[in-house]
Amino acid sequence: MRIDDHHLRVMKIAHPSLLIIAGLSLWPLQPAWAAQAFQESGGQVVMEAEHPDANIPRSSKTWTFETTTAGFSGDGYLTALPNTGTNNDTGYTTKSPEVQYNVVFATTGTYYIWVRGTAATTSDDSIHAGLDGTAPSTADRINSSVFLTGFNWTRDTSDASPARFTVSTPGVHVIQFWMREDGFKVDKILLTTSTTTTPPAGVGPPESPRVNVSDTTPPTVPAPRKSPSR
Ligand SMILES: [Ca+2]
Ligand SMILES: [Ca+2]
Ligand SMILES: [Ca+2]
Repeated sequence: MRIDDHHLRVMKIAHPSLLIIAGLSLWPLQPAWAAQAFQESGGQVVMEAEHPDANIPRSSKTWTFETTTAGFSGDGYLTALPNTGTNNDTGYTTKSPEVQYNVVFATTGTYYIWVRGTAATTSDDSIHAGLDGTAPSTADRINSSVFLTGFNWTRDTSDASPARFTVSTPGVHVIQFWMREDGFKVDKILLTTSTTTTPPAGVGPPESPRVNVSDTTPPTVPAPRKSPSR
């Protein structure tokens, strides 16, 4: 279990000495400037869409957490709202709302991008993916009619080739998803080096664990104050 401020507060109420014990044991494991990332293993990493590391509204559109459409995996899903007929087929990195997922990769190579989502109409059923802020043409226009019949998986795109990108170095990379058509509901994401054309069954594999990764930027620490001279 991850011990956060809430748990510390609870423990403080329960017994003041527990706070000291928890604090001493926690700090060396998770310094204040640590970031977290989903951990790729065996050529696969799985993220619940509703667990992004960043959620950036853009052009008055936001990836919005919802639970109203049944059949989702995990805690819910994200919907690009408001749904007013917008389709950002190009220029989406600066026009479209974006969600980001930190992933620590051990395995390099080509990753196929499977998206589990759903859409009410063909004006709501597509999304773009990217890597480290880039928008590879192989990862845009993820789009399928399977989205129109409930939450389903696809790696299909409008370009007649499967959605994919190349992870060329191990370590932490940032995965992006940008709105294409508003109204799309994204539930879960699977990145895999497997070339299989068979979608995951049901809700797919469980979400990958999140691990602490070092941020290269240390925290800003105020300079120590000199003791007043006597
Ligand atoms: Ca469409
Ligand atoms: Ca729409
Ligand atoms: Ca989900």
